[in-house]
Parts: sequence; structure tokens; C-alpha cells
Amino acid sequence: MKALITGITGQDGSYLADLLLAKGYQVCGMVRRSSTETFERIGHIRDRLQLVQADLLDPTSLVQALREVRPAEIYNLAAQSFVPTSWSQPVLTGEFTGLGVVRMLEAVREVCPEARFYQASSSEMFGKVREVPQNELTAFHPRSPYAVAKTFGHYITVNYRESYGLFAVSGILFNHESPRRGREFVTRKISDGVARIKLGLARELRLGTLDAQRDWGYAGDYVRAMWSMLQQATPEDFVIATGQTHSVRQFLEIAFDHVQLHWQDYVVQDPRFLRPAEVDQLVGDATKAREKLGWKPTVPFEELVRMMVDADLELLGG
Ligand code: NAP
Ligand code: G4F
Repeated sequence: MKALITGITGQDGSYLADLLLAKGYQVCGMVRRSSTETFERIGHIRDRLQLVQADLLDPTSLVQALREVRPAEIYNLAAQSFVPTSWSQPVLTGEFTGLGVVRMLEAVREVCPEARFYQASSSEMFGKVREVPQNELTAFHPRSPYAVAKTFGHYITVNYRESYGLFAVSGILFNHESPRRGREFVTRKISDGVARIKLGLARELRLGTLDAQRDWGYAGDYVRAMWSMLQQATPEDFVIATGQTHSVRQFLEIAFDHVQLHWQDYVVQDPRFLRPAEVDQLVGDATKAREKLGWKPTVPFEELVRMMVDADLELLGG
């Protein structure tokens, strides 16, 4: 089996590559040109991967990448994935995160319509939530340009499945984290900040709202669900979540407690990190995934927080 992963240099791409290699796949990663390599997360498997250069903005490059690789499975993980940047760069976010999906689907239709296609959709699409918890039938109310772009990506995937009979599925994944998470996301910002404070490398941690609640799981578990979705007899969309929600404040408490410090002594609330429109609370209902994919998360919230803090302490030499 041969798989193509777009976004292989990102958090999820690297865990998915680990998983597919362990399953005996030939794994190919799509990477974009950069003046300095961004292969930090795939350094440990670099020699086992085939890499092709292409960009979601350039349809010809996508067609060429598919012609070169001829994958049986395509995991479309590439995106501008940071919500705040979507307000400062809304057009670029729409291009990458929204239109990038239809560019990929058009390339699939042209080159390998028999391939199975996974689209990385997001719980951010639920935004100002219509019901609690959110499942596959919950209406969307996106609250950022990122979420609007993801909603387009979701529906265009459904549409290409219905219009052209592609095996195209959308995974609606709730937040998932790990030691490989980008440092700008709140969980990694906290684990990195706690480690720096503990080691005397920083004195404070500046954050936005502490009240927002997210359904946080472990990225290693979530890539298993992506793979399972492409092994089904029929293409269907799935919500992937733990079913539990916690606030940023709770994440802080556990992270600081783990190194015997009080978060109140170090955290400064900074209006620069507040968003024009916030998603207050997300919590997913992954019953369908449990029943049809046999999927369930394995890493509880407290363990995830401690895993991230420990990894950052180690990384910083603590
Ligand atoms: P990430 O760490 O930010 O990785 C994003 C990846 O996309 C990187 O490999 C990046 O490459 C690549 N990329 C960005 N723009 C590109 C372009 N124009 N052409 C080609 N590649 C491009 O994101 P992640 O956390 O792994 O998430 C993976 C996907 O799942 C994203 O689509 C995200 O929106 C979605 N998602 C994530 C979560 C979550 O909680 N993590 C939840 C729901 C959905 P560079 O290394 O070159 O920048
Ligand atoms: O970690 P975050 O930036 O993640 P967010 O916005 O929930 O988006 C992530 O999960 C989505 C799935 O639901 C993905 F689709 C998306 O690509 C991304 O991976 O923020 C989480 C919460 C927000 O409510 C934010 O306002 O934390 C709050 N927060 C408080 N202070 C902060 C900060 N977020 C960041 N990034 N930085 C802060 O200083």
C-alpha cells in the first residue's frame, strides 16, 4: 500500500507517517519549498519516506505529485491551521485551508479517482455551538476565517463524494495535542512555558482567555481514526473526540502542579491573545466512531498534560 500525506511536516502528519510505516505502507509526504527545511518532526523517519514537492496553492504541482506517487490513500492534512492567523491572513487561509481542498480533489479526480481521500476537518466548524455535545449531525456555526475555510473543505469533500463517487471522507476532529504540537497553540505554549519557568529560563506566561473549554485528546490516538476511516466499506464522515471538556485554566493547574508551582504566581492575562470571536466550549460525541471504527482514545487528559510538560522539560535539558 502506498499513501500520500499532505502536511507531513506538521504534528498530525508526523504521527500518521509513524503509524503507516509501522503498518508496512510505503509513505510519501508532500512538502512545500522553503529556504530552510522544516523536517524537525519527521527527522527520525526521514530515510524511510519519499518526499515530493508541491503546494496547495499550485494545482499543477498537485497533479504532478499524484502522478509521481500514484497513492492508494491520500491524507489531506496540510492547512494554515492556526486560528488567530486566520484573522490577520484571511485570504491566504481561505486559499490554503478552503480552496486547497478542492484543488487536491480536482487533482485526485484527474490522476487517481480510485484513491481513497481523507480530509482533515475540524470541530472549529461547530463554533458557536448549537447543541452539546456535538456529533456528525450538529449544525455548523464557524467563528473564524479558519473555521469558515474548514467548513468549505468539509462540504466540498462531501460534494465530491456525492457528485463523482470518490471515496472521500471528512474526519471532524476535536483538538488533539502532543509533545510535537506547534508552540503557538495553547497547550504547548503552556507546557513549554511551565518548563521554562521551572528551569529558570522564563518568569511569566502571557495568555488570553482562561475560560475557553476544549475537548483535548492525544494526537497519536487521532491518526489511528484517520486510517480507520479509509479502511471502511463505504465512505462516511466521523466525529473524533474524547467526550470530555476542560478549560484552559484546568490545563494550567495540572501543568503547574506537575512541577510543584502555582500558576497564579506566573500567568499574566494579555489582551493581545484575545480573539475577535471566541469558541467558548467544544465537546464531541464520538459514538459513531466507537461503534463503526472501534475507535477510542487511550490517553486521559491529566496524562496528556503531564506528558507534554515532561517532554518540554527534557527538551530544555531539565
Ligand atoms: P500543523 O502542525 O499546523 O501542520 C500543518 C501542515 O500543513 C504543515 O506540514 C505545513 O507545512 C503544511 N502546509 C501549510 N500550508 C501548506 C501549503 N500551502 N502547501 C503545502 N503544505 C502546507 O497542523 P496539525 O495540527 O498537524 O493539523 C493537521 C490538519 O488537521 C490541519 O489541516 C488542521 O487544520 C487539522 N486539524 C487539526 C486539529 C488539531 O487539534 N491538531 C484538529 C482538527 C483539525 P510547513 O511545515 O511547510 O509549514
Ligand atoms: O490552542 P488553540 O490555539 O486551539 P484552537 O483555536 O482550539 O484550534 C485548534 O484546534 C482546532 C480543533 O478544534 C483545530 F482545527 C485548529 O487547527 C487548532 O489545532 O486555542 C485553544 C483555546 C482558545 O479558546 C484560545 O482563545 O485557548 C485559548 N487561549 C488562551 N490563551 C489561547 C491563548 N490560545 C493560544 N493559541 N494562545 C494563547 O495565549
